[in-house]
Amino acid sequence: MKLVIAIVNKDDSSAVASTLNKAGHYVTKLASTGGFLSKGNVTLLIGTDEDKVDAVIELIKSEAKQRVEKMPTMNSLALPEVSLATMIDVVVGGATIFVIDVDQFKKF
Ligand code: 2BA
Repeated sequence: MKLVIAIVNKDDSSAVASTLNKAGHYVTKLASTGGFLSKGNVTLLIGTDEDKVDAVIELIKSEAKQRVEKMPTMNSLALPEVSLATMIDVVVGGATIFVIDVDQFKKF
Protein backbone atom coordinates (compact mmCIF):
# COMPACT_ATOMS: atom_id res chain seq x y z
CA MET A 1 0.00 0.00 0.00
CA LYS A 2 1.11 3.58 -0.75
CA LEU A 3 0.20 6.99 0.56
CA VAL A 4 0.03 9.71 -2.06
CA ILE A 5 0.43 13.17 -0.55
CA ALA A 6 -0.58 15.87 -3.03
CA ILE A 7 -0.36 19.61 -2.37
CA VAL A 8 -2.67 21.46 -4.73
CA ASN A 9 -4.08 24.95 -5.15
CA LYS A 10 -7.17 25.38 -3.00
CA ASP A 11 -9.16 26.53 -6.05
CA ASP A 12 -8.53 23.14 -7.69
CA SER A 13 -8.89 21.00 -4.58
CA SER A 14 -12.62 20.29 -4.82
CA ALA A 15 -12.38 19.24 -8.47
CA VAL A 16 -9.35 17.05 -7.74
CA ALA A 17 -11.02 15.38 -4.73
CA SER A 18 -14.29 14.86 -6.57
CA THR A 19 -12.53 13.35 -9.62
CA LEU A 20 -10.62 10.98 -7.34
CA ASN A 21 -13.80 10.02 -5.44
CA LYS A 22 -15.69 9.36 -8.68
CA ALA A 23 -12.89 7.00 -9.74
CA GLY A 24 -13.30 5.11 -6.44
CA HIS A 25 -10.38 6.54 -4.46
CA TYR A 26 -10.58 7.66 -0.85
CA VAL A 27 -9.33 11.20 -0.18
CA THR A 28 -8.68 13.27 2.94
CA LYS A 29 -8.33 17.03 2.50
CA LEU A 30 -6.18 19.03 4.91
CA ALA A 31 -6.06 22.82 4.87
CA SER A 32 -2.40 23.83 4.58
CA THR A 33 -0.26 26.88 3.94
CA GLY A 34 2.76 27.19 1.66
CA GLY A 35 5.85 28.25 3.55
CA PHE A 36 7.12 30.50 0.75
CA LEU A 37 4.04 32.45 -0.35
CA SER A 38 2.16 32.03 2.96
CA LYS A 39 -0.99 31.34 0.96
CA GLY A 40 -3.53 28.67 1.69
CA ASN A 41 -3.30 25.46 -0.29
CA VAL A 42 -4.77 22.01 0.24
CA THR A 43 -2.92 18.80 1.07
CA LEU A 44 -4.67 15.65 -0.09
CA LEU A 45 -3.96 12.24 1.45
CA ILE A 46 -4.83 9.28 -0.76
CA GLY A 47 -4.17 5.76 0.48
CA THR A 48 -4.13 3.33 -2.42
CA ASP A 49 -2.66 0.13 -3.84
CA GLU A 50 0.72 0.41 -5.50
CA ASP A 51 -0.69 -0.47 -8.92
CA LYS A 52 -3.14 2.44 -8.72
CA VAL A 53 -0.63 5.18 -7.90
CA ASP A 54 -0.02 6.16 -11.53
CA ALA A 55 -3.78 6.43 -12.17
CA VAL A 56 -4.17 8.61 -9.06
CA ILE A 57 -1.37 10.92 -10.25
CA GLU A 58 -2.96 11.20 -13.72
CA LEU A 59 -6.34 12.11 -12.17
CA ILE A 60 -4.68 14.81 -10.04
CA LYS A 61 -2.83 16.10 -13.10
CA SER A 62 -6.10 16.36 -15.05
CA GLU A 63 -7.56 18.87 -12.57
CA ALA A 64 -4.61 20.66 -10.90
CA LYS A 65 -3.54 23.68 -12.94
CA GLN A 66 -0.33 25.68 -12.76
CA ARG A 67 -0.72 29.36 -11.86
CA VAL A 68 1.41 32.48 -11.68
CA GLU A 69 1.16 34.29 -8.34
CA LYS A 70 2.48 37.80 -7.66
CA MET A 71 4.80 38.20 -4.70
CA PRO A 72 6.12 41.51 -3.32
CA THR A 73 9.87 41.93 -2.90
CA MET A 74 11.72 44.89 -1.43
CA ASN A 75 14.62 46.24 -3.49
CA SER A 76 16.75 48.29 -1.12
CA LEU A 77 18.58 51.23 -2.66
CA ALA A 78 21.77 52.82 -1.28
CA LEU A 79 19.78 54.50 1.46
CA PRO A 80 18.15 51.84 3.66
CA GLU A 81 15.13 54.05 4.37
CA VAL A 82 14.43 54.40 0.63
CA SER A 83 13.20 51.15 -0.77
CA LEU A 84 11.08 50.16 -3.69
CA ALA A 85 8.45 47.46 -3.54
CA THR A 86 8.29 45.39 -6.72
CA MET A 87 6.16 42.44 -7.61
CA ILE A 88 7.70 39.26 -8.97
CA ASP A 89 5.95 36.35 -10.66
CA VAL A 90 6.12 32.97 -8.92
CA VAL A 91 4.98 29.90 -10.82
CA VAL A 92 2.98 27.65 -8.51
CA GLY A 93 2.16 24.06 -9.50
CA GLY A 94 -0.11 22.20 -10.53
CA ALA A 95 0.55 19.76 -7.80
CA THR A 96 3.47 18.74 -5.62
CA ILE A 97 3.25 15.00 -5.04
CA PHE A 98 5.02 12.65 -2.64
CA VAL A 99 4.47 8.88 -2.75
CA ILE A 100 5.45 6.99 0.37
CA ASP A 101 5.31 3.37 1.54
CA VAL A 102 2.70 2.49 4.14
CA ASP A 103 3.84 -0.04 6.77
CA GLN A 104 0.37 -0.76 8.08
CA PHE A 105 -3.15 0.24 7.10
CA LYS A 106 -5.99 -0.40 9.54
CA LYS A 107 -9.57 0.82 9.83
CA PHE A 108 -11.78 0.34 12.88
P1 2BA B 1 4.91 27.59 -1.22
O1 2BA B 1 5.95 27.16 -0.24
O2 2BA B 1 4.09 28.79 -0.83
O3 2BA B 1 5.64 27.85 -2.60
C1 2BA B 1 4.95 28.44 -3.69
C2 2BA B 1 5.86 28.52 -4.90
O4 2BA B 1 6.96 29.39 -4.58
C3 2BA B 1 6.49 27.19 -5.30
O5 2BA B 1 5.61 26.48 -6.14
C4 2BA B 1 7.77 27.64 -6.00
O6 2BA B 1 7.49 28.08 -7.33
C5 2BA B 1 8.15 28.88 -5.18
N1 2BA B 1 9.10 28.57 -4.10
C6 2BA B 1 8.85 27.89 -2.96
N2 2BA B 1 9.94 27.82 -2.18
C7 2BA B 1 10.90 28.48 -2.83
C8 2BA B 1 12.27 28.77 -2.55
N3 2BA B 1 12.86 28.34 -1.41
N4 2BA B 1 12.98 29.48 -3.46
C9 2BA B 1 12.40 29.91 -4.60
N5 2BA B 1 11.11 29.69 -4.94
C10 2BA B 1 10.37 28.97 -4.07
P2 2BA B 1 5.57 24.89 -6.06
O7 2BA B 1 6.96 24.35 -6.13
O8 2BA B 1 4.61 24.44 -7.11
O9 2BA B 1 5.02 24.54 -4.61
C11 2BA B 1 3.66 24.75 -4.25
C12 2BA B 1 3.45 24.42 -2.80
O10 2BA B 1 3.73 23.03 -2.59
C13 2BA B 1 4.40 25.14 -1.84
O11 2BA B 1 3.88 26.41 -1.50
C14 2BA B 1 4.44 24.19 -0.64
O12 2BA B 1 3.25 24.33 0.14
C15 2BA B 1 4.39 22.84 -1.32
N6 2BA B 1 5.72 22.27 -1.57
C16 2BA B 1 6.43 22.36 -2.71
N7 2BA B 1 7.58 21.69 -2.62
C17 2BA B 1 7.60 21.16 -1.38
C18 2BA B 1 8.54 20.34 -0.67
N8 2BA B 1 9.70 19.94 -1.21
N9 2BA B 1 8.24 19.99 0.59
C19 2BA B 1 7.09 20.39 1.17
N10 2BA B 1 6.15 21.15 0.55
C20 2BA B 1 6.41 21.53 -0.71
